[in-house]
Amino acid sequence: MDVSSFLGAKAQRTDEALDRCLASWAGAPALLVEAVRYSLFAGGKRFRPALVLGTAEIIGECDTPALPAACALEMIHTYSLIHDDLPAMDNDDFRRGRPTLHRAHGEAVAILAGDALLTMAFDALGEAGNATVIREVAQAAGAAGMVGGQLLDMAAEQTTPTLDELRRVHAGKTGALIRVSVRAGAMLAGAQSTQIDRLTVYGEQLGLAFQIADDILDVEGDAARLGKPVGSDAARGKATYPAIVGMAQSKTLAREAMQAAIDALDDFGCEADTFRALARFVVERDC
Ligand code: GRG
Repeated sequence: MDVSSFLGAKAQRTDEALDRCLASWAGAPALLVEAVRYSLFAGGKRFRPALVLGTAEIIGECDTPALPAACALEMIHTYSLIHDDLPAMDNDDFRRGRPTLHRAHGEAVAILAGDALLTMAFDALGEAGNATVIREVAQAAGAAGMVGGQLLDMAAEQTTPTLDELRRVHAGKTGALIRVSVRAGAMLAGAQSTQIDRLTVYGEQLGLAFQIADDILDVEGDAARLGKPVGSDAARGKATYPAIVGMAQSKTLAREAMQAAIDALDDFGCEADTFRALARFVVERDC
Protein backbone atom coordinates (compact mmCIF):
# COMPACT_ATOMS: atom_id res chain seq x y z
CA MET A 1 0.00 0.00 0.00
CA ASP A 2 1.36 3.47 -0.83
CA VAL A 3 1.93 5.90 2.02
CA SER A 4 -0.91 8.30 1.29
CA SER A 5 -3.47 5.46 1.06
CA PHE A 6 -2.06 4.01 4.29
CA LEU A 7 -2.23 7.37 6.12
CA GLY A 8 -5.71 8.03 4.70
CA ALA A 9 -7.05 4.64 5.81
CA LYS A 10 -5.57 4.92 9.30
CA ALA A 11 -6.81 8.52 9.64
CA GLN A 12 -10.33 7.42 8.79
CA ARG A 13 -10.20 4.53 11.25
CA THR A 14 -8.86 6.82 13.97
CA ASP A 15 -11.40 9.57 13.28
CA GLU A 16 -14.29 7.12 13.58
CA ALA A 17 -12.92 5.84 16.89
CA LEU A 18 -12.28 9.39 18.17
CA ASP A 19 -15.83 10.29 17.26
CA ARG A 20 -17.11 7.33 19.32
CA CYS A 21 -14.96 8.44 22.28
CA LEU A 22 -16.41 11.95 22.16
CA ALA A 23 -19.96 10.67 21.73
CA SER A 24 -19.57 8.76 24.99
CA TRP A 25 -18.47 11.92 26.80
CA ALA A 26 -21.79 12.22 28.61
CA GLY A 27 -22.25 15.22 30.87
CA ALA A 28 -19.47 17.36 29.41
CA PRO A 29 -20.40 21.02 28.72
CA ALA A 30 -21.28 21.59 25.06
CA LEU A 31 -18.70 24.40 24.76
CA LEU A 32 -15.91 22.08 25.86
CA VAL A 33 -16.97 19.36 23.43
CA GLU A 34 -17.19 21.94 20.63
CA ALA A 35 -13.71 23.28 21.45
CA VAL A 36 -12.18 19.80 21.57
CA ARG A 37 -13.83 18.88 18.27
CA TYR A 38 -12.61 22.15 16.70
CA SER A 39 -8.98 21.18 17.27
CA LEU A 40 -9.23 17.41 17.04
CA PHE A 41 -11.04 17.34 13.68
CA ALA A 42 -9.10 20.15 12.00
CA GLY A 43 -7.33 17.93 9.49
CA GLY A 44 -4.16 16.70 11.21
CA LYS A 45 -2.16 13.99 9.44
CA ARG A 46 -2.90 11.40 12.18
CA PHE A 47 0.74 10.41 11.93
CA ARG A 48 1.01 9.01 15.48
CA PRO A 49 -2.19 6.90 15.22
CA ALA A 50 -0.93 5.58 11.87
CA LEU A 51 2.27 4.48 13.61
CA VAL A 52 0.36 2.78 16.43
CA LEU A 53 -1.99 0.97 14.05
CA GLY A 54 0.64 0.21 11.42
CA THR A 55 2.98 -1.35 13.99
CA ALA A 56 0.16 -3.52 15.33
CA GLU A 57 -0.50 -4.76 11.80
CA ILE A 58 3.16 -5.57 11.18
CA ILE A 59 3.16 -7.72 14.33
CA GLY A 60 -0.32 -9.14 14.49
CA GLU A 61 -1.97 -8.49 11.10
CA CYS A 62 -4.89 -6.74 12.83
CA ASP A 63 -4.83 -3.25 14.30
CA THR A 64 -7.97 -3.46 16.46
CA PRO A 65 -6.21 -4.14 19.80
CA ALA A 66 -4.21 -0.94 19.26
CA LEU A 67 -7.13 1.36 18.39
CA PRO A 68 -7.53 2.81 21.94
CA ALA A 69 -3.82 3.70 21.97
CA ALA A 70 -4.11 5.32 18.52
CA CYS A 71 -6.90 7.56 19.86
CA ALA A 72 -4.97 8.31 23.05
CA LEU A 73 -1.82 9.35 21.18
CA GLU A 74 -3.78 11.68 18.88
CA MET A 75 -5.58 13.24 21.86
CA ILE A 76 -2.27 13.86 23.65
CA HIS A 77 -0.69 15.24 20.47
CA THR A 78 -3.65 17.60 19.87
CA TYR A 79 -3.59 18.81 23.49
CA SER A 80 0.14 19.56 23.09
CA LEU A 81 -0.50 21.61 19.94
CA ILE A 82 -3.30 23.59 21.63
CA HIS A 83 -1.10 24.43 24.63
CA ASP A 84 1.99 25.05 22.46
CA ASP A 85 0.02 27.69 20.52
CA LEU A 86 -1.05 29.63 23.65
CA PRO A 87 0.22 33.20 24.21
CA ALA A 88 2.36 31.97 27.14
CA MET A 89 4.18 29.60 24.77
CA ASP A 90 4.43 30.16 21.00
CA ASN A 91 1.51 32.60 20.70
CA ASP A 92 0.48 31.26 17.29
CA ASP A 93 -2.59 32.36 15.34
CA PHE A 94 -2.99 29.47 12.88
CA ARG A 95 -2.83 25.71 13.24
CA ARG A 96 -4.06 22.97 10.93
CA GLY A 97 -5.31 25.60 8.49
CA ARG A 98 -7.60 27.45 10.89
CA PRO A 99 -7.29 29.98 13.73
CA THR A 100 -5.74 28.42 16.83
CA LEU A 101 -8.20 27.35 19.50
CA HIS A 102 -7.43 30.27 21.83
CA ARG A 103 -8.05 32.70 18.95
CA ALA A 104 -11.41 31.03 18.23
CA HIS A 105 -12.63 30.37 21.80
CA GLY A 106 -10.34 32.28 24.17
CA GLU A 107 -7.39 31.20 26.29
CA ALA A 108 -9.30 29.71 29.19
CA VAL A 109 -11.35 27.40 26.96
CA ALA A 110 -8.19 26.40 25.07
CA ILE A 111 -6.38 25.48 28.30
CA LEU A 112 -9.38 23.45 29.49
CA ALA A 113 -9.83 21.72 26.12
CA GLY A 114 -6.16 20.66 26.29
CA ASP A 115 -6.64 19.42 29.86
CA ALA A 116 -9.75 17.51 28.82
CA LEU A 117 -7.96 15.87 25.89
CA LEU A 118 -5.03 14.80 28.05
CA THR A 119 -7.26 13.22 30.70
CA MET A 120 -9.55 11.65 28.12
CA ALA A 121 -6.51 10.08 26.47
CA PHE A 122 -5.85 7.99 29.56
CA ASP A 123 -9.52 7.04 29.79
CA ALA A 124 -9.27 5.77 26.19
CA LEU A 125 -5.99 4.03 26.88
CA GLY A 126 -7.52 2.25 29.86
CA GLU A 127 -9.71 0.37 27.38
CA ALA A 128 -6.64 -1.38 25.99
CA GLY A 129 -6.12 -2.86 29.47
CA ASN A 130 -2.32 -2.90 29.45
CA ALA A 131 -0.70 -1.18 32.46
CA THR A 132 2.78 -1.16 30.89
CA VAL A 133 1.48 0.72 27.86
CA ILE A 134 -0.40 3.20 30.07
CA ARG A 135 2.76 3.91 32.07
CA GLU A 136 4.97 4.22 28.97
CA VAL A 137 2.57 6.68 27.35
CA ALA A 138 2.38 8.70 30.58
CA GLN A 139 6.19 8.81 30.79
CA ALA A 140 6.55 9.78 27.12
CA ALA A 141 4.01 12.59 27.44
CA GLY A 142 5.31 13.85 30.79
CA ALA A 143 8.23 15.59 32.47
CA ALA A 144 10.91 13.24 31.16
CA GLY A 145 9.35 13.25 27.69
CA MET A 146 7.27 15.77 25.75
CA VAL A 147 6.57 18.26 28.57
CA GLY A 148 10.25 18.27 29.59
CA GLY A 149 11.31 18.67 25.95
CA GLN A 150 8.97 21.62 25.57
CA LEU A 151 10.54 23.30 28.60
CA LEU A 152 14.06 22.72 27.26
CA ASP A 153 12.94 24.06 23.88
CA MET A 154 11.67 27.28 25.45
CA ALA A 155 14.83 27.64 27.53
CA ALA A 156 16.97 27.21 24.39
CA GLU A 157 15.35 30.17 22.58
CA GLN A 158 17.88 32.89 21.73
CA THR A 159 20.77 30.51 22.62
CA THR A 160 23.04 28.34 20.46
CA PRO A 161 22.86 24.81 21.87
CA THR A 162 25.23 22.08 20.77
CA LEU A 163 23.92 19.41 18.41
CA ASP A 164 23.69 16.98 21.35
CA GLU A 165 21.65 19.46 23.38
CA LEU A 166 19.37 20.03 20.39
CA ARG A 167 18.90 16.26 20.02
CA ARG A 168 17.89 16.05 23.69
CA VAL A 169 15.29 18.81 23.26
CA HIS A 170 13.76 17.10 20.26
CA ALA A 171 13.95 13.58 21.64
CA GLY A 172 11.58 14.87 24.33
CA LYS A 173 9.43 17.41 22.51
CA THR A 174 8.71 15.42 19.35
CA GLY A 175 10.52 12.09 19.59
CA ALA A 176 8.98 10.70 22.76
CA LEU A 177 5.41 10.49 21.40
CA ILE A 178 6.55 9.05 18.06
CA ARG A 179 8.72 6.44 19.82
CA VAL A 180 5.94 5.41 22.21
CA SER A 181 3.41 5.23 19.35
CA VAL A 182 5.45 2.45 17.80
CA ARG A 183 6.11 0.71 21.12
CA ALA A 184 2.45 0.85 22.18
CA GLY A 185 1.28 -0.62 18.87
CA ALA A 186 3.85 -3.39 19.11
CA MET A 187 3.09 -4.24 22.75
CA LEU A 188 -0.68 -4.27 22.24
CA ALA A 189 -0.26 -6.63 19.28
CA GLY A 190 1.80 -9.03 21.42
CA ALA A 191 5.27 -8.40 19.91
CA GLN A 192 8.32 -10.24 21.25
CA SER A 193 10.96 -8.13 23.01
CA THR A 194 13.43 -8.37 20.11
CA GLN A 195 10.75 -7.08 17.74
CA ILE A 196 9.92 -4.24 20.15
CA ASP A 197 13.63 -3.35 20.35
CA ARG A 198 13.99 -3.10 16.55
CA LEU A 199 10.77 -1.13 16.18
CA THR A 200 11.88 1.21 18.97
CA VAL A 201 15.01 2.08 16.98
CA TYR A 202 12.76 2.68 13.96
CA GLY A 203 10.55 5.00 16.04
CA GLU A 204 13.53 6.92 17.45
CA GLN A 205 15.13 7.50 14.06
CA LEU A 206 11.79 8.30 12.45
CA GLY A 207 11.09 10.87 15.19
CA LEU A 208 14.47 12.48 14.57
CA ALA A 209 13.90 12.60 10.81
CA PHE A 210 10.40 14.00 11.40
CA GLN A 211 11.71 16.82 13.59
CA ILE A 212 14.55 17.81 11.25
CA ALA A 213 12.06 17.82 8.34
CA ASP A 214 9.72 19.97 10.43
CA ASP A 215 12.52 22.49 11.04
CA ILE A 216 13.37 22.51 7.32
CA LEU A 217 9.71 23.04 6.38
CA ASP A 218 9.57 26.06 8.69
CA VAL A 219 12.24 27.62 6.44
CA GLU A 220 11.39 26.26 3.00
CA GLY A 221 7.78 25.07 3.30
CA ASP A 222 4.59 26.50 1.85
CA ALA A 223 2.29 28.11 4.43
CA ALA A 224 -0.85 27.07 2.56
CA ARG A 225 0.22 23.40 2.49
CA LEU A 226 1.35 23.48 6.12
CA GLY A 227 -1.76 25.25 7.43
CA LYS A 228 0.40 27.63 9.49
CA PRO A 229 2.85 30.43 8.75
CA VAL A 230 6.49 29.64 7.94
CA GLY A 231 9.53 31.41 9.35
CA SER A 232 8.22 31.51 12.91
CA ASP A 233 11.14 29.48 14.34
CA ALA A 234 13.72 31.98 13.07
CA ALA A 235 11.58 34.95 14.15
CA ARG A 236 11.50 33.57 17.68
CA GLY A 237 15.17 32.62 17.78
CA LYS A 238 14.26 28.94 18.19
CA ALA A 239 17.03 26.37 18.33
CA THR A 240 16.47 24.36 15.14
CA TYR A 241 18.61 22.14 12.93
CA PRO A 242 18.96 24.74 10.13
CA ALA A 243 19.90 27.38 12.73
CA ILE A 244 22.52 25.19 14.41
CA VAL A 245 24.07 23.19 11.54
CA GLY A 246 22.82 24.96 8.40
CA MET A 247 20.35 23.81 5.76
CA ALA A 248 22.62 21.47 3.77
CA GLN A 249 23.77 19.59 6.87
CA SER A 250 20.16 19.45 8.18
CA LYS A 251 19.09 17.70 4.98
CA THR A 252 21.98 15.24 5.29
CA LEU A 253 21.08 14.48 8.92
CA ALA A 254 17.41 13.98 8.00
CA ARG A 255 18.39 11.47 5.29
CA GLU A 256 20.78 9.65 7.65
CA ALA A 257 18.02 9.30 10.24
CA MET A 258 15.64 8.09 7.51
CA GLN A 259 18.13 5.43 6.42
CA ALA A 260 18.76 4.35 10.03
CA ALA A 261 14.99 3.95 10.47
CA ILE A 262 14.78 1.80 7.33
CA ASP A 263 17.80 -0.29 8.43
CA ALA A 264 16.12 -0.99 11.78
CA LEU A 265 13.44 -2.90 9.86
CA ASP A 266 15.93 -5.36 8.34
CA ASP A 267 14.59 -8.29 10.39
CA PHE A 268 11.10 -7.72 9.02
CA GLY A 269 9.84 -8.75 5.59
CA CYS A 270 7.40 -7.19 3.14
CA GLU A 271 4.89 -6.63 5.97
CA ALA A 272 7.08 -3.61 6.92
CA ASP A 273 7.31 -2.14 3.39
CA THR A 274 4.79 0.63 4.15
CA PHE A 275 6.89 1.66 7.16
CA ARG A 276 9.99 1.83 4.94
CA ALA A 277 8.06 4.10 2.58
CA LEU A 278 6.79 6.10 5.54
CA ALA A 279 10.37 6.88 6.59
CA ARG A 280 11.02 8.28 3.10
CA PHE A 281 7.75 10.22 3.19
CA VAL A 282 8.72 11.85 6.49
CA VAL A 283 11.75 13.57 4.97
CA GLU A 284 10.20 14.23 1.56
CA ARG A 285 6.82 15.55 2.77
CA ASP A 286 5.63 19.11 2.11
CA CYS A 287 3.15 19.31 5.01
C1 GRG B 1 2.73 22.09 25.23
C2 GRG B 1 3.47 20.13 26.62
C3 GRG B 1 3.49 20.83 25.35
C4 GRG B 1 4.20 20.33 24.34
C5 GRG B 1 4.24 20.90 23.00
C6 GRG B 1 3.93 19.41 20.01
C7 GRG B 1 4.80 20.37 20.71
C8 GRG B 1 5.16 20.09 22.13
C9 GRG B 1 5.19 21.46 20.11
C10 GRG B 1 4.77 21.82 18.73
C11 GRG B 1 5.88 22.54 18.09
C12 GRG B 1 6.34 21.81 16.90
C13 GRG B 1 5.99 22.43 15.61
C14 GRG B 1 7.04 20.69 17.02
C15 GRG B 1 7.57 20.00 15.84
C16 GRG B 1 7.03 18.66 15.57
C17 GRG B 1 5.57 18.61 15.63
C18 GRG B 1 4.98 18.10 16.86
C19 GRG B 1 4.85 19.00 14.56
C20 GRG B 1 3.38 18.92 14.49
O1 GRG B 1 3.00 17.58 14.30
P1 GRG B 1 2.30 17.07 12.96
O2 GRG B 1 3.07 17.55 11.76
O3 GRG B 1 0.93 17.89 13.03
O4 GRG B 1 2.07 15.61 13.07
P2 GRG B 1 -0.54 17.45 12.55
O5 GRG B 1 -1.32 18.75 12.61
O6 GRG B 1 -0.46 16.89 11.16
O7 GRG B 1 -1.05 16.45 13.55
